[in-house]
Amino acid sequence: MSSIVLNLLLVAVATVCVFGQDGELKVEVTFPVEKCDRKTKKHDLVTMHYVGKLENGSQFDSSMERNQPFQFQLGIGQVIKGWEDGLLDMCPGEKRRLTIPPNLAYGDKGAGDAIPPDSTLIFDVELVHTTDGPVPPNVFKQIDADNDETLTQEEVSKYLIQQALEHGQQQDENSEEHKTMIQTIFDHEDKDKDGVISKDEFSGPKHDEL
Ligand SMILES: [Ca+2]
Ligand SMILES: [Ca+2]
Repeated sequence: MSSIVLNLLLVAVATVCVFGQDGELKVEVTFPVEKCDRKTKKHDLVTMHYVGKLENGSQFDSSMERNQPFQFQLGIGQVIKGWEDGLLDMCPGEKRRLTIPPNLAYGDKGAGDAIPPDSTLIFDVELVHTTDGPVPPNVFKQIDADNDETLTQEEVSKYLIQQALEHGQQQDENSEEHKTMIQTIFDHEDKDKDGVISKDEFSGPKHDEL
């Protein structure tokens, strides 16, 4: 499968998980920094220190112990939803405690041996640095060849074949694998089942906020 398909599927699955339960993120500011030139926003490259614990107090991860802060881009699905939402509008030097219910973390699957299913996670985080990140591509626009703001199966199919080619792979549009892929995407994304994916339905990058 090409990476974009995987991304589409992962986004769709993540969305399902988020709405599966209804725990709420709790954000406590433990060391406030009232004034700064720049607060974190979507698509920023942020550098954080963090210590992650389970509710019973057992620590599963710590950037402090590695003595290596963690850098990632906000707002593009690189981290759990509790981090995406809980690290916005933050000044460098500010510290927060995030209490993240399982539906905004690793859900009923957990993660590895360290995080059991249905775990609430408690992160003590400190923002070390934040800076502009690259703007992700508008994937919706790339797929919507005729610019009518909806995606047909044919448009998605052509896009996937094009993506595969760019990665040096041949993708046969008549193969069962290809048809299954399209079907899976439409099962997830065409929420009102009218046969096309609207911009609202599309879960990938579409830049509504820009
Ligand atoms: Ca179209
Ligand atoms: Ca639709």
